[in-house]
Amino acid sequence: MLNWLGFILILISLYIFTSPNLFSEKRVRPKPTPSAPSSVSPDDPVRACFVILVRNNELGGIVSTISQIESTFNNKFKYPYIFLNDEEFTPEFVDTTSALTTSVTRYGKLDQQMWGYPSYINQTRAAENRHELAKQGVPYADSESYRHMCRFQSGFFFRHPLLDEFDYYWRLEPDVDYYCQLDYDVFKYMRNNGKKYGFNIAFREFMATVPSLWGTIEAFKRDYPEVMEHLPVKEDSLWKFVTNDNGETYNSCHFWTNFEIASLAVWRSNDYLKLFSYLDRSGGFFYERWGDAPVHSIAATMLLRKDEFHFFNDVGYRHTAYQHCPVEEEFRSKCRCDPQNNFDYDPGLSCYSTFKAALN
Ligand SMILES: Nc1nc2c(ncn2[C@@H]2O[C@H](COP(=O)(O)OP(=O)(O)O)[C@@H](O)[C@H]2O)c(=O)[nH]1
Ligand SMILES: [Mg+2]
Repeated sequence: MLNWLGFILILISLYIFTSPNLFSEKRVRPKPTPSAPSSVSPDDPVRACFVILVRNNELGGIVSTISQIESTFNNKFKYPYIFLNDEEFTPEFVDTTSALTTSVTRYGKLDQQMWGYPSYINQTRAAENRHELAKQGVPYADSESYRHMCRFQSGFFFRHPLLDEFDYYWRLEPDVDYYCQLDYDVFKYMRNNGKKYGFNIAFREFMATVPSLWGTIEAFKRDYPEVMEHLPVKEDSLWKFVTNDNGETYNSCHFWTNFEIASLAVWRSNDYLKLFSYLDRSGGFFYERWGDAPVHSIAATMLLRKDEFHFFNDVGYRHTAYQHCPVEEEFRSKCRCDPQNNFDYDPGLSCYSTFKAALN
């Protein structure tokens, strides 16, 4: 009898000591999981890749880019290349690009959801607006495919199944130049230093392409207070990179996304997915011509702390007529660009100074 009583007492005390909520009305909120688990050591491999949206007819341009990426960086680090296209890649494209590297190369096609009109878009209105914008002489004003591209880069590339196994990416484009030898692993640098978004050129947007973007983001903030309440406060964010008047208007500054080294988790977060789907629903990718660059940049300033951005000064880079070439003496032996030709301080078009000021 005594033995039974003892056994029951032991059971009761076990229940009391292992049930944290027994005596408290409120459930204790679980602690957030830290973004970089402490079990990761600096030398552990990073799950990272190059991601390249490209057309079959840009083969020559992407051969040039990959050759430079291989010789300046990837022949040492062997990160895989993920090629994406709204059409099937031709055998010639696949054979030529895979022969440029000993790294893994994979090729994917986009589906209708990632590259196509959502059902709620009025395509007649979209076409009319394209013609109106074209009258203003804005680049790609009348291009339908450019709008699909910007929407894809804003909301879908990070959800493509070929990217599922990766945590970081470096976006590449055809016909760009990479000028400098990089002798360290940029992805390990990002992870080990808590960096989430790396850029190289900061530019001003044609405001005619994004007239309602800022207002739509403001509306999102009003409609989603539960998202806003856990984002970094203004003082910790890079807020001043995108507004000069305390949030009244967008100042047109954005990071060029044709070069991006970033964490995929930023875009896969529930916060960003809610924001993207809100923007997408408003129709601005089609009725206006919202670029993925202002969308990424404004979103990143909302979602990240300023210390999570990284300016890749050591990556000498050219896209179209604009280039970043590091000016410091130490880079002369590493880079084959002319530091006199450096876009950072172009008074009319560069937002690099705005970035520097926003950091303080
Ligand atoms: N597959 C595919 N890729 C595209 C299309 N339009 C643009 N791209 C790719 O998207 C990226 C950005 O396009 P680009 O024409 O360079 O635009 P820009 O950099 O804003 O002038 C490049 O990597 C292009 O190869 C398209 O219709 N199909
Ligand atoms: Mg381009």
